[in-house]
Amino acid sequence: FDDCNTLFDRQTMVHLFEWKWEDVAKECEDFLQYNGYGAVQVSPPNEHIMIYTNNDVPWWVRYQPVSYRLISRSGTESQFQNMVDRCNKVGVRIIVDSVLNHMVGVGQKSDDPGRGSSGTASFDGRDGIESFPAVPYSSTDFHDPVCHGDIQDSDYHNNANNVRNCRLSGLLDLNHSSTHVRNMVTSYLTSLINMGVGGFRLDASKHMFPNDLQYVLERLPNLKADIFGANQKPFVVHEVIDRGGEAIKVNEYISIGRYTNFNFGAAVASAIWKESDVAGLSTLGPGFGYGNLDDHDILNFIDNHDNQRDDHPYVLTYKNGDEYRMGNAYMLAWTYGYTRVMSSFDFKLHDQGPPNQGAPNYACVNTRWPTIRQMVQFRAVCQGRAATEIVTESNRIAFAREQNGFFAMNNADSDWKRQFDTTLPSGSYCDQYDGELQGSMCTGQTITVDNNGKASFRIPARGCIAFSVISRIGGR
Ligand code: LAG
Repeated sequence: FDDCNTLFDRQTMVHLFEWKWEDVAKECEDFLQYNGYGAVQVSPPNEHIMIYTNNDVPWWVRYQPVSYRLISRSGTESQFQNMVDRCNKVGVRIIVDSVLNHMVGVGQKSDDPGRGSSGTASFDGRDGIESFPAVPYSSTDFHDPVCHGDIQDSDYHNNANNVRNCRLSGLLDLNHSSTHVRNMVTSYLTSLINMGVGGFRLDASKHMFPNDLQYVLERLPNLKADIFGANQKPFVVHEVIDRGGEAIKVNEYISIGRYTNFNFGAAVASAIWKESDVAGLSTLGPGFGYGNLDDHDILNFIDNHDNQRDDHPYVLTYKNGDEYRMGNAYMLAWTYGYTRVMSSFDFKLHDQGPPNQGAPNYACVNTRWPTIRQMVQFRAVCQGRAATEIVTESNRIAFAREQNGFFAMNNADSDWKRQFDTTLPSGSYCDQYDGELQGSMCTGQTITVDNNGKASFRIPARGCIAFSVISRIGGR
């Protein structure tokens, strides 16, 4: 389940958070296929609760399933199928955010519906009833007999069973050791595979027992052979937050997929904020500090939809502007793991739903970051090339990607000017970080590489530079 099943020259996944299926399809065709993107993580496609507060529907309704029917704020089943087909056709895979741990929330907040009707299915989550006829689930499918309350903060440190049996902030906790529950989630994931999806981001894997997940995953069919080739397993990434010191460890999940490496974004943020030195990022990889396991075990990202909403995020987010650009550029230039970038919507409040109730307002959304677009291409063209010629100075790091690319970050407050061994063929290159090669014109700094691969240039204070064989003026 480690293999991303993406094309070799497409080495980054993008989370199109809360995008509609029709818009995702268009994005695959118009943009992603041309810029090195291998896959899209989409918001949960299944039926979910609806809550209206102040004329808004919070983004997190998508994490309260009502059934496994494919109808959601992002669109209908036929729109979903159409998206999968159109993205596959242009070589971009769909990774489905799958909420298997729980159903709706009950009794936590005054505006918890707990019961009602959402689109097509009625449901009643009240104690002892716990009825979701459109799956169907009934009260015997939940963990109530083993734990009838919420996970407590202390459980995270010393009670792994409670973390998996009790309710995650009031959400009705499914019992995945039950045959019926296993069958229902297996058939949900199977139907998605048969529609042509490439894999899954499993929501809240920490809150499910690895052996129950393994049971389900091993029973899934292979991916569609006409799209992915014969005998391919779905890609699986487990959402497990493990930053050390907890009862549940990411290691428990690596035999059944990758895990979300929250330590990576944290390390990059603290280096860019100068709580540590970016020079130290040169060792960021397997074995770097706590929980950084092998390349094929992890998915790296700078921020995700949860931690970008923290009151005081420990990671960089779009609100950090230029620092976010530096962080993403570093992640995409460096060799470690499969990478995911975030494409979200601007928000003021934690709960705030997407603009136009899920129809992203493209006047606002269409603010792609040119640097991230080019760094995704950089990563694609450097795939399989080691980081070599690593140079570090205080608050500075530079490295080549073996004859294909060169990247440097200068986090110091003064310019960095020196000669580097770029390993690139001689020629003139255009900086892809602050500029762009447009035809034969470079809108940023031009770097001249001599016959020995050497070049002298300046990296501005608190800035980066990136160039590669695809930004060579006059072609490769
Ligand atoms: C996840 N990963 O393991 C998701 O990444 C995360 O976004 C989900 O929480 C969480 N697990 C459960 O799927 C989100 C929001 C929560 C929200 C929850 C359910 O961060 O704030 O909880 O989805 O919609 C909301 C209220 C809670 C309430 C709960 C139940 O905010 O106050 O207790 O609903 O009614």
